Amino acid sequence: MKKKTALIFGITGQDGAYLADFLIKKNYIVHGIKRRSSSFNTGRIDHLYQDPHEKKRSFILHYGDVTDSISVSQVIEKVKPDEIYNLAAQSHVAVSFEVPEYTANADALGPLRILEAIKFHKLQDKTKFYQAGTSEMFGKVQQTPQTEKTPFYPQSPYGVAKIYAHWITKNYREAYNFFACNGILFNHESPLRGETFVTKKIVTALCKIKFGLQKELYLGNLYAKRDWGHAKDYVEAMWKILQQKYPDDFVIATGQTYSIKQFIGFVADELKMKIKWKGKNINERGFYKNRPIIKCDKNYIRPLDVQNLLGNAAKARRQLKWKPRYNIKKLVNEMVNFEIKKLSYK
Ligand code: NAP
Ligand code: F7E
Repeated sequence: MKKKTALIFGITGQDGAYLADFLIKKNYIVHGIKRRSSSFNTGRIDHLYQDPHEKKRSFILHYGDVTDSISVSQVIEKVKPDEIYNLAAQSHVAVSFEVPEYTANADALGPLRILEAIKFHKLQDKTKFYQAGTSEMFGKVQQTPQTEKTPFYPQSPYGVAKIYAHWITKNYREAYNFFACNGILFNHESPLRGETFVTKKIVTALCKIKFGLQKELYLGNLYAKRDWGHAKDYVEAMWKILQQKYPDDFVIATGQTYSIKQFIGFVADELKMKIKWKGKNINERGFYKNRPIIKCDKNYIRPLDVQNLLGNAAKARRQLKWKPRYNIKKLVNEMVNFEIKKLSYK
């Protein structure tokens, strides 16, 4: 049987790496777009690298950028993929306040460029399209828990850009009969999570503090709540969304929500560290062995923040037969063990 071909925009990111692993195990030929960078940006996928001289490669990288229509169009024409996963984005919510125009260009117009290239090359009957949507679109939540029917109310340039991406995906589905789908994914983490997202930042810092390699951890809003899953479970949902008979949109979430402070508690428990909290608001501090190790820094407080997110993935459970294998404790356990192993190699 002929192997299926997938093209992943954003293959060097957390989800791109897990998705590439997943699809290769499913016997796909996986193509990915990487950006030119002055330092290596392929650390998460280096284990999949195949020498270009090898015949019959199942993992192939191309240079490109979703802000560059020509590179997007050329690679789509060349690969003619069965499935495209658009995971490429400026994905940091706080950074989107600093670079709003770039965020809109990559996160809103990026998917438009991909959809247009599919249309231009007349591939809409062959190529299915997945758009990486986000719970950030719910923002100031209008309903709890959030479902596919909950109205959007974004709280950041990132959330606003992703709403354009959501609607343009739906628009091409309805206007041109594309097999184009939106996943509305709640936060998902892993050992491969970027270092500046709060879960990874907490795990790395507490591990280092425990082993005397770091003194303090500075954070912003400790009371925001997130529905955190594991990226490995969530990339499987992306794939399942594209294997449906009809294109559709799905919320992917665990249905459990915890505050940043509770997350710190899970990590501290895993490391057998006892943390005591004192003070209020910006002066709140976390003490370990009578030393203040967690402090708040107003620089990490966003101009607007999403306070509470909780997803209801009943539609995905019913239609995709998807459910998460990881709960918060298993996720934290894996992230902490990964970090400790990394530190012990240093
Ligand atoms: P990530 O680790 O930040 O990865 C983003 C990927 O996009 C990286 O490969 C990055 O390349 C690439 N990229 C950025 N700008 C690009 C551009 N202009 N052209 C081409 N590629 C570009 O994000 P992630 O956590 O894997 O998330 C994957 C997708 O899901 C993103 O679209 C994100 O917005 C969305 N999402 C994530 C979550 C979550 O909790 N993780 C939840 C909902 C939705 P470099 O490696 O070169 O930077
Ligand atoms: O923040 C608070 C912060 O940056 C979570 C992206 O993958 O998920 C992610 O976006 C919460 C926020 O993730 C720090 O204010 C406190 O309330 O880990 P985060 P995010 O903003 O939820 C969604 C679903 C996406 O789509 C995005 O692409 O934690 N927080 N102190 C902090 N956050 C950070 N980053 N750093 C702090 O020091």
